[in-house]
Amino acid sequence: MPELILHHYASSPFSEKMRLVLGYKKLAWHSVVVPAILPKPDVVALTGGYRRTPVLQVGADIYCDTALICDVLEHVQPEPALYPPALKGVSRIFAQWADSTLFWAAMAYNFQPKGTQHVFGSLPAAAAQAFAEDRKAMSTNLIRLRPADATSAYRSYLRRIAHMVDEHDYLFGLDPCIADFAAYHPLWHTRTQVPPLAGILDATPSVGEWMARMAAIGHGTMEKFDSGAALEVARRADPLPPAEKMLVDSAFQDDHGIALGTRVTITPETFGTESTAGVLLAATRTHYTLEREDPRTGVVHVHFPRIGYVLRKVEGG
Ligand SMILES: N[C@@H](CCC(=O)N[C@@H](CS)C(=O)NCC(=O)O)C(=O)O
Repeated sequence: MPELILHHYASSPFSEKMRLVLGYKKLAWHSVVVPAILPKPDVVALTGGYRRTPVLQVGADIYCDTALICDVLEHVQPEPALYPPALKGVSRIFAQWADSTLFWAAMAYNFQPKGTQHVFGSLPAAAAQAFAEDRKAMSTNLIRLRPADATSAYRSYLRRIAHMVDEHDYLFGLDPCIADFAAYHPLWHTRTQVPPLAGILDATPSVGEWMARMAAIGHGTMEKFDSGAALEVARRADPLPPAEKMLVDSAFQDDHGIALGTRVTITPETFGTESTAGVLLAATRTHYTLEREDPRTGVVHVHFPRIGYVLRKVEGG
């Protein structure tokens, strides 16, 4: 089994999604706790610019975005499946909705003034201000719902989820699939990080019962790890050769007219649009791989999903 290093922090919803998937697959992993706001020098040494959380490191291979990390973990440990064959299409589409529309409605609800007061009330004013400024700067291309509109949308989404878990223990049947992990983490954030606002969950008791089943999955076997040691792991390792990459596909799919070997950047479409630059090594139907070099890590391969990311050629590169 490869050594899995998750770079994450406790209060991050997308990190909780990954911690639970690691638990569902009964995996052992190393935990590197990263800062919630910039600067993140050790994260950026690995990713080359990407600053969102979490990131999965396997030696000198760095996997960005939970959609791609879930694919990697499915490959590493196929059972129990995140994408059962009969639900392959619908579960991914549902998960994408949950990771975007549901997530942002929940966040706009959670970070209304009462939630912000709870999260930051006990911190020095400067820390709260630094967080607010960091998130404002990250919010490129993002339309934030106003709290009242977010509340209406969130209530509706919770009722819809309730209709699903009224029928069976998990969203699409007797077992969890990727849809459950994606829908759970924004609600987990409401319940655990902003308890004064968690009353919104009371109107749908079956959602609360489903959340308890999800929480019971646990986080697998976690061992604390140091970010400096993680950089050293990357520096000592060579990126895996193409045939051993923990990704399902390798065939080149050229949608941009950009040849492999070209110097490119990859940029998230919204929220945290710091780019990673490197040489395009793979552009498959599902993901991109860039090769880059950093004095602290040596040569690393950084992987991104296609969906949600912008690929550009570096002019003159
Ligand atoms: N699509 C990304 C979204 C990740 C994301 O937005 N993560 C939040 C934390 S839950 C984040 O990066 N916040 C800012 C930060 O941690 O720097 C994924 O699935 O990994």
